[in-house]
Amino acid sequence: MPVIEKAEPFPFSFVPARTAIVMIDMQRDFLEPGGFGATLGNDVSRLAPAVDPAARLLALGRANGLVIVHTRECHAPDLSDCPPAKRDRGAPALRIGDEGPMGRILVRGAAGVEIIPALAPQPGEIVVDKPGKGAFYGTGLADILAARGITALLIGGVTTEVCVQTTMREANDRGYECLLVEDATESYFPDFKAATLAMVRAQGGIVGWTAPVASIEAAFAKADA
Ligand code: TIU
Repeated sequence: MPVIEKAEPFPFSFVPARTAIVMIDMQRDFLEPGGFGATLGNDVSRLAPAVDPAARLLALGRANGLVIVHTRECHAPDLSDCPPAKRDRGAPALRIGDEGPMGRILVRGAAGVEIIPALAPQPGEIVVDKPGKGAFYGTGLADILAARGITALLIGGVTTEVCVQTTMREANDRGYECLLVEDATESYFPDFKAATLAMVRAQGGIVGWTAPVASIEAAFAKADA
């Protein structure tokens, strides 16, 4: 059984056949100019450092036969699954559903909703469209994981303190062992990323574990040796 020795707050053991990678919202709308993240006033270039580690995590999952789930934050074209409280919040340059340079902001079918090409889902991988920040709310994710006997999640994606942390907390409450992959996640706010990593692993791993992707690669290499 692979053991991620460098995981914090203590080593993380997992059974590959019962472990899924959950890659959260690595969409053009968050990582590229002109999308939802930019309309909120964020510097979207801050998310770029997570792309290569996320690609390494996906490659590891593919090489070892892990279940791979990609999520996308997006809404139906009629916005029936977008509460006004979400659409009307604040004063963004463009609101959810408005026409932007990559099509309608966070609306299914728009170019901006697609996962960035470097992390594109491969055949057989699962893509879950989610209307909220957490990947369990209003989706079939719990049933998808249960049907595959999944008990542990390796989580990456963006942004660390919004959709990633919300998903990790939802998963933790549902009984999954969750590890947040430190360099495969990013935030528009470095302090918020650091705080999230610290708070999930505090108190003996109150929400779960954290570890860099290299330590997961090392765990597989050692298990194979
Ligand atoms: N704004 C922000 O940091 N994130 C989101 O709105 N969604 C996700 O985190 N995917």
